[in-house]
Amino acid sequence: MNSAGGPVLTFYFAPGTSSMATHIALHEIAIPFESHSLSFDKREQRASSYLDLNPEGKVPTLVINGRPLTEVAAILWYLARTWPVAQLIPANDPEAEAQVISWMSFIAATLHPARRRGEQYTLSVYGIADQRLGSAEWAAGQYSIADMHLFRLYWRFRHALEFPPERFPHLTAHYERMMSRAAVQKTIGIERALGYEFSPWFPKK
Ligand SMILES: N[C@@H](CCC(=O)N[C@@H](CS)C(=O)NCC(=O)O)C(=O)O
Repeated sequence: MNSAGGPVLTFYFAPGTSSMATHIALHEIAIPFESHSLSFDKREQRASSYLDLNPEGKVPTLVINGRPLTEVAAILWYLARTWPVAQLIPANDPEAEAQVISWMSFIAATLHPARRRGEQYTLSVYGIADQRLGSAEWAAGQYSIADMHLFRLYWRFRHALEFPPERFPHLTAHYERMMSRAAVQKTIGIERALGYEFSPWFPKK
């Protein structure tokens, strides 16, 4: 336990990557945590000390009182449920909570790996996300961890492909709403200062 009686949290991340969603949640909840930035250029995610925490060699990992928890969706869920005061997941409503899990499952299983299946497929699944979001302010009714997860993927996608923002009007409006949040600005500020680059996913021939 830390001095405030909460769990001791150590957050492993790499700037500009999937770990950004969990970084935003930590700042939304505003709890104390220690952070370790890994350099992919130096292959630090493959160091044996890190593989002991996350054998897949991926970020993020959140170490909770010495026990590692991996996977963006699981870490987001842990944070939202442990600090309900932050209201990052619907309380006492299994169906509404399941909508958050549904979005995060879709994001992790469909949006995140889409790039491997090529540009057209990637554009098509972001089209599905745009349609699914529709004109809703937030992905699952109230602002939630699903919005952080969705934002991070679209944020990266926007910088990886050249397309007019109007192509995905609902995702673009959601992106703007997210960018106006203090926790998002704080996270981007920290990660940008550490350094990240946006290489194009599908370089033009
Ligand atoms: N399913 C994992 C995926 C995490 C993931 O793919 N992380 C990437 C960064 S976006 C990574 O750490 N890649 C390092 C590598 O593959 O060497 C999750 O949702 O947490």
